[in-house]
Amino acid sequence: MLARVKDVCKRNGLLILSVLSVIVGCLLGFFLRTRRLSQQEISYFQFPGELLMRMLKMLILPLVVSSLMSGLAALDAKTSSRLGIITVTYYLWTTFVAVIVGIIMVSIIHPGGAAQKENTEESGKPIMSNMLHYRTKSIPIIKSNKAASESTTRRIIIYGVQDENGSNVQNFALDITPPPEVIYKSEPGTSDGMNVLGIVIFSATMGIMLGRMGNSGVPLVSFCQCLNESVMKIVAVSVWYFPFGIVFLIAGKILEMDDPTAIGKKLGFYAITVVCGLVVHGLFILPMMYFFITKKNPIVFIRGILQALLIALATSSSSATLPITFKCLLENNHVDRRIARFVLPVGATINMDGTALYEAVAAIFIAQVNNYELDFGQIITISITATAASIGAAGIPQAGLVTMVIVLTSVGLPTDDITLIIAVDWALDRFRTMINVLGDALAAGIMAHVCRKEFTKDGDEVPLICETK
Ligand code: DAS
Repeated sequence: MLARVKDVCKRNGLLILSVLSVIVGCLLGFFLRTRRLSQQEISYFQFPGELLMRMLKMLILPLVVSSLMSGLAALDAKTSSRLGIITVTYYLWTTFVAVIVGIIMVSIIHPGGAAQKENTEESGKPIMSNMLHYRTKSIPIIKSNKAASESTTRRIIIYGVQDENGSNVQNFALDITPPPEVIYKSEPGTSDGMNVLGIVIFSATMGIMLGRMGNSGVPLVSFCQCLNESVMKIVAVSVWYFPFGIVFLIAGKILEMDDPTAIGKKLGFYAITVVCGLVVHGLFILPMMYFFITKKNPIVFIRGILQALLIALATSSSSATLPITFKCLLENNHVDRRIARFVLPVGATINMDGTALYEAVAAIFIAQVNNYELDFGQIITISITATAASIGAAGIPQAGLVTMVIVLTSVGLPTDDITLIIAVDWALDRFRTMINVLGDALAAGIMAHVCRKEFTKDGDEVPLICETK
């Protein structure tokens, strides 16, 4: 019995440690909230978690460039174009299905009813309730954890509740400053605002060209293969830091979140709707698609990528999770590396089922809050724009919050109402990121099965783990 326990711990040590680190991080975060730490103490406490995020982000660029260029260069033109067409088509299909799941869920649960505003016009067209007036203030702050010269502005919405005579009876402020990663994302060209979509397109194009250059392209292909192998070795070493970083990443986030009780009934139903949609899509629809296409057990496959799903939960960034997703697929699920090197970077950039589902739910929730009846044409518009917005969202924390403006604007909903859902977005972002990563990984397994004839003719690749069950 002891030998068996030792064997399980040896084979699953890192996974067990990561699960424990999520639990410890949550407990520690809620415990420290009672200690009322100062902002300085919180930023010191968050450092190990920030270090984990930066370790992962450091690997994104070399990993995406080297895997796409070496992966596509290894394929002949016919195979790479077939793989590309099937992969992108599959991604668009699953993203659209996720949006439909979200629309069905939000229509059944109807969370907006609990948060409905007063004073909407009889016609149901959304107006800002005149019980509140909005003033936004930009308050410059100096970022304590970066060069003091660097500053960013914090966006505060101040709500004033007026009585029937129009005089203010109460004021309260809501901080709607997106997290730094999102700020940088919305300021293209900054060092942190790496435009992964552009890098993916450039690297994929270069990889295809290298594949057609024959021997003259070999030096660069070999360089990319060596770079890819070395990045994966860095990942193999750094993963043992991850459980430690996860504890501080989660606890640090819990320390700085708004008062959970402020979420209350209004957003409770909304959060439940999003989670139900993500569970239906992520734990039923995607695995069923995998099963019907590969005729293999999806649970075995998902078991192999649990470590990546935990990192997605901790970091809420599918790009930062990419190195671990690679490691899980190659080492645990034995997906052909040439497939993984193409499907994963493209998926982490354009395939975000969780985000698409979330944006559709959020848009319809905001319509319900404003007592605004969406017609069929607007529902179709939301389906299309939520799919497009998820493709445009970067794989960084709360990117879906930024691209949601596209969906709301497309059907005339007030974009200011994004502030209604900010209080729970940081938590829901983690779950939708998990589904984003799950969708990419299952897609790699499906593509490896669908293209297995082209990829195992020389027999140099280990068959899919699902082949051996
Ligand atoms: N956090 C994003 C990701 O990394 C998803 C989102 O913001 O919707 O996939």
